Amino acid sequence: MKSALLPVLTFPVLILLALLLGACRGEMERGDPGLVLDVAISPTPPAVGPARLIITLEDTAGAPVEGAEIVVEGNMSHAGMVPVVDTAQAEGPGSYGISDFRFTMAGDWILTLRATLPDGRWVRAVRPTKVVGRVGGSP
Ligand SMILES: [Cu+2]
Repeated sequence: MKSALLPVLTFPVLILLALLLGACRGEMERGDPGLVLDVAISPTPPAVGPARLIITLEDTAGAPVEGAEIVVEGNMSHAGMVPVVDTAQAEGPGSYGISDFRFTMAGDWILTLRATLPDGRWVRAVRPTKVVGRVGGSP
């Protein structure tokens, strides 16, 4: 009778463990919890070709964080595409930008941003975005 209960108890415990481990790993991959990295794309939605990325880096109190190196990597959801990689320029306190990030194809993109500070702290942000075909003509 006791052995029949064992699988019933073990299964939820295993699921719980898996969830906890997954959550911990997710935290680590996001980087420093005291940093907030965000990006806006102009225009929205972006079209094939150059788009402007407006990036902000703040602490959790909303104070701008300066001096970061911010690298943006764009990948499409399908295999076989060369990633688009660019580095943001500082534009003001806590404000960074890329004036001509090149979306090379229409479709579903994932932007992965990583900001690294001189003291070694870093934070990562992942933004899915849809890129539309060039306005006013077929590609
Ligand atoms: Cu593609």
